[in-house]
Amino acid sequence: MSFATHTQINEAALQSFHEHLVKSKRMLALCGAGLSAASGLPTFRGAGGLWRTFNATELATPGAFSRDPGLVWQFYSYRRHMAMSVQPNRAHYALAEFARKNQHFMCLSQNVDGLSQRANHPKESLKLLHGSLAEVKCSEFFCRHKEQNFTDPIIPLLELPNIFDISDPDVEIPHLSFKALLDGGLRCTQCNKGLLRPGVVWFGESLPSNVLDDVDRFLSDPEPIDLILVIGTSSSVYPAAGYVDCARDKGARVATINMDERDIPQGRISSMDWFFQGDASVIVPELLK
Ligand code: BV8
Ligand code: ZN
Repeated sequence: MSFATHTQINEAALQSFHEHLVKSKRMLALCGAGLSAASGLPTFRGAGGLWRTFNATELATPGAFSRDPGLVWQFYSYRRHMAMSVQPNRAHYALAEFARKNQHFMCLSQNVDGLSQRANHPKESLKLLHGSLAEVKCSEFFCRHKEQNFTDPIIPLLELPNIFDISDPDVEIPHLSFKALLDGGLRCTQCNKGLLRPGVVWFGESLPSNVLDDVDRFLSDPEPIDLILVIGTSSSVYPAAGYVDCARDKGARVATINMDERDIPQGRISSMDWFFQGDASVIVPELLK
């Protein structure tokens, strides 16, 4: 496996990567929070992955929402605000440009921040495995209502003075009841009953079936897959992380771009792989140019 650090991308690794890239036809990318780090968004598990005293994975569950929808909505209001306050970086634009030039390229994003969409990544190439912060949907099982919502905060009740002050773990977190949220503007307008929730996939929830079908169709094409780029992800969440080995099984060589050399996708590492260490916003544009 060839290594490269972000201060200087190893010329030999870059050259062997570009020699393969130019011959590649069917390609995948699996993107994680590290892709958006340079835009200023905290990663899911990094230091910024905490919100006050909570670990993001504790709040990103249906159980947390049914126990305390007000707390979960404050967490997501903070993340919606952060995502809407930053800009896509050079890696988002490079992937979008690459998708426009390569018809058989599919970008699997675990990110819910909307930055790839704002970089005009072609819709047909971008698969949102975990949904989007900009989407809200009804939490009533029988009601399938969902909508795009970019209002920040989504309702006045979430206009809280220190909701973004995540540095002070002792800051008081107001209790917002289910009824207060409903009456405060989060009642589903379709069924007039359900409480709107963030349109993201929580732990324990299945990924969107239409997205899974699109990815499975790409993977089950008899043609081999030539390359998968694994960009800024700890490869710790499934089934998303499992797509790396699926691609390998279809003949793909793996190029990992990560700040941390410990976060190379587990599974069968091959000498034919590349590892480019450093900031995705620096490395990805170099790789795809
Ligand atoms: C499901 C939305 C089943 C919410 C997220 C095996 C198979 C199937 C399931 C499981 C399984 N094993 C375990 C499970 C359960 C679970 C799971 O994977 N748990 C983990 C914790 C072990 N999976 C699920 O629950 C999934 N559902 O399988 O359902 C099912 C089937 C049928 C019916 C019912 C149920 C659902 C998982 C989706 C969870 N939702 N997000 C929200 O965001 O609030 S996942 C969340 O983690 C984010 O989307 C995030 O993108 C994702 C992955 O994290 P990363 O993106 O990798 O971020 P992280 O911080 O971890 O890493 C950042 C990386 O970037 C690091 O490596 C860092 O070094 C690097 N980096 C930092 N800066 C830079 C950089 N790299 C480059 N440049 C930089 N500048
Ligand atoms: Zn509804």
